[in-house]
Amino acid sequence: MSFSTTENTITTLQAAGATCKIHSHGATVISFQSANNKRENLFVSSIAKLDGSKAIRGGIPIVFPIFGPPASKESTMPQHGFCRVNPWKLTGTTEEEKAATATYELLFEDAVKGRGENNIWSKEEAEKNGLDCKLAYQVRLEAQCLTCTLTMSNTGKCAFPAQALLHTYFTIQAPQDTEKTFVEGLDNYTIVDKITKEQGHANKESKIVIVGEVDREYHPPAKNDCLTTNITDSGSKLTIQATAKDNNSNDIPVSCVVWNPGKDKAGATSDLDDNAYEHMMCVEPGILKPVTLEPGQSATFSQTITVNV
Ligand code: TA6
Repeated sequence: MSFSTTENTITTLQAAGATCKIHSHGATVISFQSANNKRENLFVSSIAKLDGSKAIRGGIPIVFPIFGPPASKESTMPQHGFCRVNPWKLTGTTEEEKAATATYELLFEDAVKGRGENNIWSKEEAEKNGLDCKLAYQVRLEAQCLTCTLTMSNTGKCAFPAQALLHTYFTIQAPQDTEKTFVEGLDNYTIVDKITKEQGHANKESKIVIVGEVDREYHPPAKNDCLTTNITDSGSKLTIQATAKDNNSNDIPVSCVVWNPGKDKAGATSDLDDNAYEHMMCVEPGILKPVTLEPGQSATFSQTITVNV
């Protein structure tokens, strides 16, 4: 079990035969290899920017305080918020018998990029209203699993609504194959399909196959306190479990986005390999129904990826 930090940008954790790497830009996990399958489970584009000039295209980018584009047309906050485009501070590492962890922190005052104008997070409005927050992030590595936990705290004087999501890119060993590559566990979740524009119907596909461009939100049925999805492809079977709690330990509903850019979008994305769509898929648990944090309140959101084979 060991960790190392090179050039203050990438921290490597090792524990019980597993390895993971975390880039301080966005506190983005950029690699996870478990002890049992010794393959790279996370996809990072070969032309991803790792110099801090933009969000890292791949791994596990942190999305906060908004998912997708801003709700209001006046806001210029970039899509998916400011967490993934700012450097985070490594605040500590631990080594236990069977686990290693790294913790990061982003203070609102240090989030100088990606806040945009004409929104509650922009410099002028935030100062006027006394808006402030602190993000803490723990990455925990064990032999077969990786747990990422985001704690969002309202340290200011006014309430704010927030969405939070882990935009996880998974490596798919074989090119898309409807028999071998699918996502399970989202039965009866309500779908918002960004491609067909259909919304409101319950998912009846026990196996969601990934062929072509897919961009869907899956929202949980009532009283669903934990998201559990399986990703199967020719190379492995992964389970993702995600939970969210407010500071009274009440469950917060966790939705899931399934995204694959498809051939055209992959070719049109400057930091994504043209053939990436055949070797990646995004399964992204998140708090998509915004949670409002009052001053002094916090919420946690946690995702565990377990490698079954
Ligand atoms: O999570 C899916 C999604 O919202 C897609 O609509 C697509 O925009 C993707 O995120 C990537 O967004 P990005 O801003 O990282 O290019």
